[in-house]
Amino acid sequence: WAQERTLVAVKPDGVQRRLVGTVIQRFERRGFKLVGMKMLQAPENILAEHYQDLQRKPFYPALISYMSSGPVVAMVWEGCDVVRVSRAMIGHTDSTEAAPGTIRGDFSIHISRNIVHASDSVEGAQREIQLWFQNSELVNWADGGHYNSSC
Ligand code: YYY
Ligand code: MG
Repeated sequence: WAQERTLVAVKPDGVQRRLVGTVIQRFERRGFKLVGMKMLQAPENILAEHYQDLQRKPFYPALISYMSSGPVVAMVWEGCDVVRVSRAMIGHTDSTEAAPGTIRGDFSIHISRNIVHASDSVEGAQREIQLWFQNSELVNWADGGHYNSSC
């Protein structure tokens, strides 16, 4: 496995339900490294680019309005195979299909209020990180020998 980075975002429902800490805690406990984080009201142009592949879907307008309904917390997490593992941690898109133990499976029952985003491929992650973050907002920090983050 390779060291990777992925974009995770707590969506407006996750922020309003005070689940930001829960999401962070799950990624920290799993062993991933937080290298970028900010809260923002997502601009429409970022959301449009973020969800460009879904523009023709019937749920697209509702998706954009949901994602604009309050602030999000965008994060970049780093670690071994983090793209695939974080998808497993968030669970199925449709929360009613998401396994217990996943974030969606533990905290959501609605596909359109599913708390959290995570990139679905290494290429998608690179694109999304560049879209949401400036390079200067990402922090390279060393583990100092107390934690083994090698693959
Ligand atoms: O990557 P993921 O969030 O699991 O699903 P996507 O297929 O990328 O869809 C993005 C977003 O759109 C999803 O998290 C909820 C919403 N959505 C919806 O409201 N209704 C659907 N039938 C499919 C997706
Ligand atoms: Mg997706």
